[in-house]
Amino acid sequence: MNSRRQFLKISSLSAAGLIFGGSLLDAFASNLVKTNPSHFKGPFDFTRTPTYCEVCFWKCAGWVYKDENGRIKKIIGNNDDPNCNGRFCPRGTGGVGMYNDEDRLKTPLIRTEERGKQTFREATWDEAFDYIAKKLTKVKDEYGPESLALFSHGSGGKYFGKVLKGLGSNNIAAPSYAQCRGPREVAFIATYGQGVNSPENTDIRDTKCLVLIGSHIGENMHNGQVQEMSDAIDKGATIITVDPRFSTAASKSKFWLPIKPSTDIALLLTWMNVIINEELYDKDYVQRYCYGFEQLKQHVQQYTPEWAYGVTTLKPQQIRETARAMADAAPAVIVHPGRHVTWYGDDTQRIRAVAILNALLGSWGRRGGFYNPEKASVPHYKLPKFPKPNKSWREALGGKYNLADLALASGLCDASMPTPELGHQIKAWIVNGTNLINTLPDQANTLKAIQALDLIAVVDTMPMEITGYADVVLPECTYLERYDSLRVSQGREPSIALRMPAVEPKYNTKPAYWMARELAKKLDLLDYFPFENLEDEIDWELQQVGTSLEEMQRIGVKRIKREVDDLYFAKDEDVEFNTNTGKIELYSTALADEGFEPMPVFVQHPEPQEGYYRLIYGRAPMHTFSRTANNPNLTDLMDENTVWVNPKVAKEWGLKNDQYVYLENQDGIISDFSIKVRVTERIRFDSVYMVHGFGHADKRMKRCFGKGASDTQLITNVMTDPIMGGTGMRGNFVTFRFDNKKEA
Ligand SMILES: Nc1nc2c(c(=O)[nH]1)N[C@H]1C(S)=C(S)[C@@H](COP(=O)(O)OP(=O)(O)OC[C@H]3O[C@@H](n4cnc5c(=O)[nH]c(N)nc54)[C@H](O)[C@@H]3O)O[C@H]1N2
Ligand SMILES: Nc1nc2c(c(=O)[nH]1)N[C@H]1C(S)=C(S)[C@@H](COP(=O)(O)OP(=O)(O)OC[C@H]3O[C@@H](n4cnc5c(=O)[nH]c(N)nc54)[C@H](O)[C@@H]3O)O[C@H]1N2
Ligand code: SF4
Ligand SMILES: [Mo]
Repeated sequence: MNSRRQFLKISSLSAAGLIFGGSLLDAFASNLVKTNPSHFKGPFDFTRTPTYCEVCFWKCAGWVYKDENGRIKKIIGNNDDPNCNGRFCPRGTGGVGMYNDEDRLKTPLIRTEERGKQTFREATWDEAFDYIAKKLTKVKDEYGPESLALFSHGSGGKYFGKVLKGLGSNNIAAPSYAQCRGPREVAFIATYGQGVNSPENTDIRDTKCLVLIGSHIGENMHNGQVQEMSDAIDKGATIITVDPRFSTAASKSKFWLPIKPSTDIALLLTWMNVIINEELYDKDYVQRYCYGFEQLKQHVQQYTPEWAYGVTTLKPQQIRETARAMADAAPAVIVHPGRHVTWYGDDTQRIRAVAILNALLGSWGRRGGFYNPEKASVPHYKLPKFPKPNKSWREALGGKYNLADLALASGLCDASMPTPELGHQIKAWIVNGTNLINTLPDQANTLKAIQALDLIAVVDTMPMEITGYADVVLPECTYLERYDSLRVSQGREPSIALRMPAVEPKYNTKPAYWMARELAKKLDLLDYFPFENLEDEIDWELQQVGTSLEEMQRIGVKRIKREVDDLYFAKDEDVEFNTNTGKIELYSTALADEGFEPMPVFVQHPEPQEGYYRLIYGRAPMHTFSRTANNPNLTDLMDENTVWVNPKVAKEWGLKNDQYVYLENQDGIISDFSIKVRVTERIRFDSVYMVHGFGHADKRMKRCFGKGASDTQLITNVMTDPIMGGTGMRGNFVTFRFDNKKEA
């Protein structure tokens, strides 16, 4: 049996290629131990301030410790926080590198055009806001408020969102929807009438069987889930991992199913076939709660294990055996809904299949399956009503994707191209905390949209690629130097966490709240910012729920007791689901109404041509997308990505370990930078794999410039989900090149 420590350690070491320096290993190892801050003894007189981490969106709450000279010494988890249970992941601990990074943005910048050469000049904050306010007003007057858009990922989005809504636009999108978990939310809403949200309501802690379909927990370091998975492994849970790559999770699994990529729907339908035909499903549960069982039963008859073998390359016996293992554990079984699920364009349908399988096993609402999450609610100060937008973000989608419940970043980007059929075009972007150049697929498309804009203002901490295209760059201070709105998390026990500055902002940087409010002043929107300082607003909110800023500064996290014990369905409880039928919809009436398949159907996707390999990508435990790429603490742990190549393929191409190659995709796009080869049995022969977030092209980031290759650059074929507009990114194929010269 593997202990938690081993699990965490192995997950990190394997992806790093075993190249840790001693001191870094120490820093990392300290995370593996549950630290009790109140007993912490150090050489200095430490003082601590509460924060919640901004290195990824799990938002763990922690403590920032400083030495007697006021320098940040370390960041550790808050024991009372349900998202992290007192432990930070390596990235969270390394968060201090964001603050220390000498390549940070240091002062506002305004684009100047000098003799045809585009450059930036340093500007005062006032000049920068003036520039943006004038342009926003001009665009709004000329084209209407619906021509303004905000792209945001992270805390500052709330504040700039108020500016945008105050101007009369609700074109506000985050890449965490159409490029990440949108299809999952739509699929679960269609099935259960509610999404799985973040943190997910998966009861991994008590599960007896966890099925991971391309969800690589362990490299995907969402803290609480990793810890719960290790606990479940310690308690003997069966792990089934479906992944064309032998992931860290696969190495902890009883069953590894090295599926042929893009065929997951076939496997899911076949599992349903076995579970229904062998009568392994939860009959009482299905009868009581589900709608459309007979249709489903009939529908899956065609998907036999023998049929699936030809499609997925998985042996019929293995498909049967794993279906039985799930049923044995039911209802304490989780077929994990995944998170980054925008793969092949039929993603809502794939996740629908996941949702349906869970229903057959009776896991939703059951211990060890999916619990009923509770969200704390903190009242907000009442603001004047925002003007009603003349046209909403939906109209920017041209009548498509009715089932999307949030705006699509890719949709707003497309609507920034001249689009006569839409009747309006987005002309001005505010971009906060999202490196759209590397985040949206099809870079040429993103650049085309940007070139057509009248204004692009970018708020960031680093000189990321997106800032290079900005008219105005606003340098935000890091999360360690600012207040942000309270983190209000859902969970078994909901919780509230405070982030406050541990240190003064370095250089001429400012918090987003301050920026948005200064901009609001110039746009006559100050009514939407009644509090001069964010901490006053936070204090007001906390007072409403019986605490205060002062108390939260001392405790950092407050757990809220559940009012009723409804974590799981009670025995024989009647439950009304928020769907058209009030039942869990195995047959989706909402999808049928919109003209889509009411039950998932397997459709074959294109395959790589001779000499090409499917490009698949994922996470490394010590990095978060681009945002950590230049972080000195984390580049020490991993400073470039590698391309995983199966030995058979390596032999055909004469590739050796550590050799650098360029990659060229099906559309003739060659990677700007070369990438190191890692020859390994851990990847199928029909695919290659790399970690997302590398291959940076902005020279101002000295540590990460030109290190590794960018998967985004090679993702030119986008398979869009017709149901909700998610951008499937795994239909791209690459071949090897030994130089990056364009052929004449
Ligand atoms: N090719 C490819 N594309 C992908 C993915 C993939 O795996 N491959 N993953 C997709 C997924 S799952 C997601 S969720 C999205 C993520 O998309 P993004 O959130 O856009 O990802 P990052 O690259 O981390 O960009 C974050 C930006 O925020 C900046 N930043 C960091 N901290 C702060 C801060 O405190 N304030 C401000 N103002 N800025 C800050 C960083 O410098 C960086 O420019 O990408 C999606 N796109
Ligand atoms: N360390 C770290 N952790 C993170 C993040 C990070 O940047 N760094 N980002 C966070 C965010 S925002 C998200 S959305 C999640 C994303 O994390 P997840 O939702 O877990 O996963 P993905 O990145 O989509 O998936 C990558 C896995 O899918 C496999 N795969 C590729 N193609 C197929 C296929 O056709 N079928 C199957 N079954 N598997 C396939 C890959 O081999 C890889 O193991 O991670 C979160 N956690
Ligand atoms: S999982 Fe790691 S990076 Fe993400 S919020 Fe928690 S400590 Fe930070
Ligand atoms: Mo994501």
